[in-house]
Amino acid sequence: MGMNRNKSPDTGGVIAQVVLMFLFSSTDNTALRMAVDKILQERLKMYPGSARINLSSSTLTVCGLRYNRSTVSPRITGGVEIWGSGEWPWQASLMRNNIHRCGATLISNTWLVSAAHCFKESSNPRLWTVSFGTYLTPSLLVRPVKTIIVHEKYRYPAHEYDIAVLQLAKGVDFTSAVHRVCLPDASEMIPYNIDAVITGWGAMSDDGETPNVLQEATVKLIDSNTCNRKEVYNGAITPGMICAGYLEGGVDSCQGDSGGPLVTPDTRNMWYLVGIVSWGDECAKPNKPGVYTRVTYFRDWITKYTGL
Ligand code: 4AZ
Repeated sequence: MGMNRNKSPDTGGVIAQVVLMFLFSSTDNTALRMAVDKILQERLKMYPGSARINLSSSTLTVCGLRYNRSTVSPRITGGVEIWGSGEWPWQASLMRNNIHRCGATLISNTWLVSAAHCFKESSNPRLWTVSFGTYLTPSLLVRPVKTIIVHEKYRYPAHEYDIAVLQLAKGVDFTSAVHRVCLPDASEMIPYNIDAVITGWGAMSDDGETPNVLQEATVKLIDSNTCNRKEVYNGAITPGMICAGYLEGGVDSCQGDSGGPLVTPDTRNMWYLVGIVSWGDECAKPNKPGVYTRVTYFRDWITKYTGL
């Protein structure tokens, strides 16, 4: 169980919002939720005042938490990573004819966001499946796709409006290894120079090999004025894009990471989707950071098609 307290001063005393997280292996969330609610209500009766439980914000469906965060890197220590451990539980692989093509990010138990350019060859949902888990093979969970909605203004090979949402034919049950990321509000100002994390099964270098195990890298958010400098992208960065990486090069997303997440943690360590891997001039070159679809810019578009 994890706890996250958020206290704020109130004229009559203190408002304490306490988030309780319960992790169960059972899949019967409703029964568990009712049992937890009953016990908490009983206990709260012992306290005077106006303590109430708001179950609608039940943490069983909370976004952006990494329950299975390992403190060791299996690749560095030679340790063993547990199968499907779900370090980045919102990361999905988009497969066409069972071959990994792109990344995608889980934003509800049925909806994912990805990049429009992933579907430039085909947006026929019958050809696509979504897989979850740290490894491409064996995957933890695979779902057919019911609907693919590509931004109506996306026109290959232009990079603008590089966003798509897709709905699974059957929703997933959230577990510690598979659940949704948080989406920022449209009005959120994203600071630059802060650390963000990119994850994916994309190429390890330009034209390089595709790994079977999910990779992660820390990058810095780069402000658009810098990214639009002549020697960088020379004005190609529009308000719907955000750059991330290092001007000195070396760390970047690459082919096959497209559609996948660029995330940042908030002060409570809940992770928000800030960007979607979109484009760049090759990978990890100096002055050519990765360019991501800016999620806040498309937040209302996401709501329009998903209701989220
Ligand atoms: C691609 O081709 C691609 N370095 C994705 C990301 C980046 C470059 C290319 C960013 O899908």
